[in-house]
Amino acid sequence: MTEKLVIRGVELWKSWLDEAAQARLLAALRPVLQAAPAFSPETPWGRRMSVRMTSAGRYGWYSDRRGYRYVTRHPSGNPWPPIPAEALSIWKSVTGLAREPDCCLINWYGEGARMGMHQDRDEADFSWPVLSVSLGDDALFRVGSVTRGGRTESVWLKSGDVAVIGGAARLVYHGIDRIRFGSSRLLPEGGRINLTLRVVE
Ligand code: MD6
Ligand code: FE
Repeated sequence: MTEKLVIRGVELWKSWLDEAAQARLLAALRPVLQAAPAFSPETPWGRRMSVRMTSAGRYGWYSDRRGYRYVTRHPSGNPWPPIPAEALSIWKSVTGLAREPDCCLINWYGEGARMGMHQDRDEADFSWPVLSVSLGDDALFRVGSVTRGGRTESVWLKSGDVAVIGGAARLVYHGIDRIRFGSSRLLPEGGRINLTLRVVE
C-alpha cells in the first residue's frame, strides 16, 4: 500500500512499487545499461561525480567542463536507448500527464556515492514535473527550498518509493547525503538506482 507524504513541497509516494514491480523495472533497465553503459560525468569544476549515470529517451543528461546539458547521444556516439515501458507507465499513473517524458536519467550509487544539493534546471519548461523512482539501497534525501542554504528536511528513500518535484517545489534544492549500502537485496551487488523522468523540450 502506498502512502503519500509531502516534504517541503516534494510529493513522496512511499512503496509505490511492490517487490515484483521493482524487479520488473530493474529487469527492463538491464538492456538499457548494456546498450548505454553508465559513466561518471565530470562536473564543470573538473571533478568526477561519485554517481555513475546514463540515460534513456530522446535526450540524456550530460556534464563536462562546458557545463550541464542534455545531449542526443551517449558518449559512445550511439543514440540513447528508448525509455522502458515500465518506467513510462509509472510516469503516466503518478502524474496523469498525456505528455511523455523525453529523458529517463539513470543514476547508479555504489558504496560511498552521494549527490550534492542541486536544482534540476536544465529543462526548458519548469511547468512539467520531474519524477524519481528509487530502487535498491536506502538513500538519505535532503530537501531545501528554491534558494540555496536555509532550512532543510531529510527523509530516507527506499526501494519502490516515487518522488515528484513539481509545481511550486519544481526548483527546490535537493540532494542525496548518503546511502545505506547493502540495506536492500534488490540489486545483487548492492547499491542504489534512481531514475528521474523529465520533459526536456
Ligand atoms: C536521487 N534525485 O534520488 C537524486 N531530482 O538519487 C534527484 O536528484 C531528483 O529525486 C529531481 C526530482 C526528483 C529527484
Ligand atoms: Fe535532482
